[in-house]
Amino acid sequence: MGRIVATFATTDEAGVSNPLPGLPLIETPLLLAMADELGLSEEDRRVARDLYEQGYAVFDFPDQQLDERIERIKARLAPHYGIDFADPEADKTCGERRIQDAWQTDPDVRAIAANEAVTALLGKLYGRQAFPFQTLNFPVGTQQDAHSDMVHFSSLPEKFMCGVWLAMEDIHPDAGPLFYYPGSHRWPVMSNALIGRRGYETQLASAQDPYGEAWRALCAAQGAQPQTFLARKGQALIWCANLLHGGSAQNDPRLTRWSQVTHYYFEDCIYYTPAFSDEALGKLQMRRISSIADGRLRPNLYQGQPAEEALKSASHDPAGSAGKPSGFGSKARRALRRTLGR
Ligand SMILES: O=C(O)CCC(=O)C(=O)O
Repeated sequence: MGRIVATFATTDEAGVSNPLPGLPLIETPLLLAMADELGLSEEDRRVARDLYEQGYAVFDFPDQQLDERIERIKARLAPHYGIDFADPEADKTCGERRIQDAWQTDPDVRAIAANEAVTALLGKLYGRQAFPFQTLNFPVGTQQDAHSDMVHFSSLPEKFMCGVWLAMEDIHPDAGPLFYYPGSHRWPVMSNALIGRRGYETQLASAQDPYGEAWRALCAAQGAQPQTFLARKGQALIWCANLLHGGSAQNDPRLTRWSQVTHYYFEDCIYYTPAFSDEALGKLQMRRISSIADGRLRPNLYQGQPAEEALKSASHDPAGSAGKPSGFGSKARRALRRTLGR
């Protein structure tokens, strides 16, 4: 039987009036009221509602050539993991567990990351144009503790980031399936300020390390139960920036769990790494981000203006703060300068 491919409407997100453009649409309480204006199909609405309410949404990956791509990706990447895939009894967890940014050399990894139906859907759901910027290819489960991607990749305005996880085979329950905590995308956004840590110009073995205890405490306090994604080959899951997720324990080391994660940002944002930033002090570890789709740099933008220029024009304040009694101009300038880490 042929693969079922969801079709996503291609209505441009432009032209929709949104009173809260600093929030991704799928994070705003106005989402459902705006659904008609957004031109969302039934399937788009289901995905939007799942993201809003649960912080994740499952869909069939819309690529008629997906099976062939997956086979080619496995054949090309397999030799790089140092794992004996040919022997069904071999331990598959003993080698390298991931390849980052294989899209740079592998056209099929790139095609999956840059899938136009997916980027169009994400653009509609977030209200800004989406673009893929990083890929991870896993042959086995990651067995990663629960974490939110926001300590690695964040944006200003926040939450304009998401991950798309694609099953490249049917996932066995003992192969360390992806897990997540539904609704955790609404929990406090983890930051150094929240855990009483300074991050700017620090070094960490893993950017997630300092936050583990706080995430565990939140899960315990909420009585949160993880759900696992026993995906069929070709199913994909979008996770919101702040959704807690990870990889379950791999009970059977002989199994593979081929998957690809693509991380997406959205245009017209400032991109930075919160684990190594202190936002309140205006110290941000900025990122230099390019789109996988066209290879072009996506500059850090503040309300449509390159962040550096926005800072300069705010500093010169051509309109002048003269006549403004409260000194607001200089405060705003200082705030923006802090935001840009200057
Ligand atoms: O695939 C998994 O096991 C988890 C992947 C993950 O947590 C991530 O890429 O952020």
